[in-house]
Amino acid sequence: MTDLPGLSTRFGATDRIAFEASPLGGPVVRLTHGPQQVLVALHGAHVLNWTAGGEGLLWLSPVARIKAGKGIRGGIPVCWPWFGDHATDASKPAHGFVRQRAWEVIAATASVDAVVLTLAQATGAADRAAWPHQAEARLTVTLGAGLALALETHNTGQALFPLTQALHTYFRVSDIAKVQVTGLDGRAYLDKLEGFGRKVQAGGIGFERELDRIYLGDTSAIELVDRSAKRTMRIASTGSRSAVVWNPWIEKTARLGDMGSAQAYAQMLCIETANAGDDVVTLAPGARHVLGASYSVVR
Ligand code: TA6
Repeated sequence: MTDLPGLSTRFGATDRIAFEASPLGGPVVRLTHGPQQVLVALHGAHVLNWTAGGEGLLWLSPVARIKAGKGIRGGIPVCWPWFGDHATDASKPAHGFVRQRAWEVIAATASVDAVVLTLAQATGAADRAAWPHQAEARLTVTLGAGLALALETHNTGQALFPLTQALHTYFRVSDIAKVQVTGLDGRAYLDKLEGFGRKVQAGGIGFERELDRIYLGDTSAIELVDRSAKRTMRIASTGSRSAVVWNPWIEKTARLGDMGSAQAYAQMLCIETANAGDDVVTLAPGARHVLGASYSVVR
């Protein structure tokens, strides 16, 4: 059981940083900055939601729960220390193991410009079978002008290792059939639905069926244009040369079984800042890498 009063004492909870028990089944940190709020579960260092003036900007399954050994459907799953299926063992969890367990709060500060929360997670002996390396991950969540996440990896071992990862963000949309993703025109992509075949994007991305693609190259400035909601989400990334765009559509939504309704696919779209596909980070002993994503709303 997490010592919420202890966390409040240690980090000086204020009206802008609050440690709470979530009805989803685990401890969360509520960050408040002006009209914005973010809720971060210690489980998976998982951003559950982000609101601005009461408007929900991320999608979270209505049946999402915090359960040891499981990921949470929606919000911003942290995929680390591998993206997608395990390279050699299909029995290992997709998207790594850190989204399935509690992280430690190591810092929480509030200033005039922002409120900042940092959580950490280190690999242990039990992880060696799945990932025979030593590393520490730190996620810093900054709520200021917008929402920014920085996922730092520190190689604490004696050998270099390959790292793939993603901030697997589920954005809320008014109607998936009426939104467009721009900023990826001319980029190569790997189409998961066609054996990761390599193609080239022409123009903006529209949605009329399941779509699951790893875009490669300069993916540092992406926009999710939602005219019905009168909202454009700007997604800026650093430390990344790949971005994943995914909507499960009807059949995969049914197969997933935790989306909350058959129509849930129409209200969400994943645009993931990543190091995935060809974009593999090789980290030398003692080295650090930061994967950064920042989100801002333009009307
Ligand atoms: O990032 C896209 C993707 O790899 C899809 O193929 C789909 O599997 C999605 O992630 C969700 O994965 P999860 O393990 O969270 O169900």
